[in-house]
Amino acid sequence: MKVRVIELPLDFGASRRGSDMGPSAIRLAGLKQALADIGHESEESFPGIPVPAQEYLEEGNERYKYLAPIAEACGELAKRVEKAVDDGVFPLVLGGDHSIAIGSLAGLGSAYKKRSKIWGTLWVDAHGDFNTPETTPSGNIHGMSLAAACGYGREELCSLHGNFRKLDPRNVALVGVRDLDTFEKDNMREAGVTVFTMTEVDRLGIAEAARRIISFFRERVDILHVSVDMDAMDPMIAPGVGIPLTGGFSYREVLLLAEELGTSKLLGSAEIVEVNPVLDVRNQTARMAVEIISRLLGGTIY
Ligand code: DIR
Ligand code: MN
Ligand code: MN
Ligand code: MN
Repeated sequence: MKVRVIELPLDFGASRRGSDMGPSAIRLAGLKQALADIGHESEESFPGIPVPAQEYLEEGNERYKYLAPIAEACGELAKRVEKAVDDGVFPLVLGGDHSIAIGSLAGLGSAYKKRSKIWGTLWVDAHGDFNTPETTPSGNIHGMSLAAACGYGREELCSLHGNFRKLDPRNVALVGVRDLDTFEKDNMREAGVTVFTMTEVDRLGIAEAARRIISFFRERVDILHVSVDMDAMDPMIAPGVGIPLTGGFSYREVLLLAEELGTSKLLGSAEIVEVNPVLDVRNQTARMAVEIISRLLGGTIY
């Protein structure tokens, strides 16, 4: 299978700067070779998507900071993700902060709508990213991206790349979750997304949680997208993220989940975000990202 790597080095959807260097760090950690090792040719989406430097931008409204430049970059990402599906290659999106998912999900929503395919998303994250401008405690759009794809939030984001709801929240599951804002929870309940909290993972064990996640999607969708926020991992194994939060996935847990997804034959696309080299230790988090990508794309130990 051919993998097309689509990078969006944008970091102003979050408050901690530096995730714009994520794609470069992931390449340096050996992404191309890791894909080749498991039999996948890869290509880059060239030229890169232009992103202005945050220092030269206006923050704009404090309830949805940098909305206009985020929408613009995400619009271009949506086109490229849709084109990758049209070209029959596997879209692998590298962020950037998690606001870029608005573009990925819009592109996938459009691509699958015209094929009448039912698709879902697994959101691997410590957070819900289900705030709206009304509920956000920060004004940071990376905390609103999943909501926007499901049709909740600013028009500019919900209607990006086509005026329709990109993703049906009933076909969304989140895993790794351990920090939700009070009103964000109400949004999630209203939308009807399915949540596997970290507590649930503790109760079930990761093997059973992964089985349940995969059957959830098998029963509902033709094709699955996975969006991985590196802060789902424990800071012990992924310190280079904007908001390190204790109690995340261990090294073995995240690789088991990724491997089960990779061998499920459900995955049609993937996205890795929030690798922040400024906060990282010797590129450890980017190397972790490469290991996860390799498993998601079918890599196994033996
Ligand atoms: C918080 C932090 N829920 C917010 N969110 C995220 O600002 O909306 N951190 N997504 O990665
Ligand atoms: Mn996130
Ligand atoms: Mn985030
Ligand atoms: Mn997060």
